[in-house]
Amino acid sequence: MIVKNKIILALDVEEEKKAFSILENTTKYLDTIKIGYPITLALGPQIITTIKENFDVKIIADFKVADIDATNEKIVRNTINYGADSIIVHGFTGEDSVIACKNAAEKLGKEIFLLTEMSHPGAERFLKPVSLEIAQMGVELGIRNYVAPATKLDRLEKIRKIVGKDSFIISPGVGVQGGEAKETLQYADAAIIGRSIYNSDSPQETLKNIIQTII
Ligand code: OMP
Repeated sequence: MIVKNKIILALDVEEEKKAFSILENTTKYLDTIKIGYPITLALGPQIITTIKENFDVKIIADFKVADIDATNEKIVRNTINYGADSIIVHGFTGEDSVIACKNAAEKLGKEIFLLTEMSHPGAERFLKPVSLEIAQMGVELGIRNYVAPATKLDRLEKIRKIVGKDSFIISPGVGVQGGEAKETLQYADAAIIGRSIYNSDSPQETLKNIIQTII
């Protein structure tokens, strides 16, 4: 996967007008966005199709899929049919659940991202003890794309070692959550950034400034 300028915009806004305005102002400098439950629940899953029809962007659907295999298959297939290019899935549910997502995506020529450790403080308690194992499971299942935190560089570095240099890691937590883009990109292939960009007075200027810090 190639992500222009190594920045993925997390478009967690809830109004179509705002979403379009941000995309109009940023898609000259980025070609990959992540949409999740906030925009999808506010505007309906058709928003994925609408964005794809109006902007030249790859869409990562962040639905953190975490169910049994049969249900996961339906979630992934429907998400991709709306136009998503890839989908983020949880790993703690185990092999059968993750394999169902991988197979459903690949059947439609798309890929999954496996979420390993999370960026927020609460992840310490339940996810941290198993996150390296989740990454290891991903390697064993032949998964190439991972999500790992920008807020915990020591963990991000460990996850990079496990998944290897040829895997693709995208990393959330830059900006409001405290992570820093350049440091994160020592280990990750792209940084996911939401609020710092979409809540700023000028999303375009903010994005350009962030890009300046990483080149
Ligand atoms: P900001 O904190 O506003 O930059 O947004 C970060 C984005 O990444 C949000 O869409 C989160 O839901 C998402 N995210 C995390 O913040 N932490 C994680 O561990 C995983 C994700 C994710 O899967 O994208």
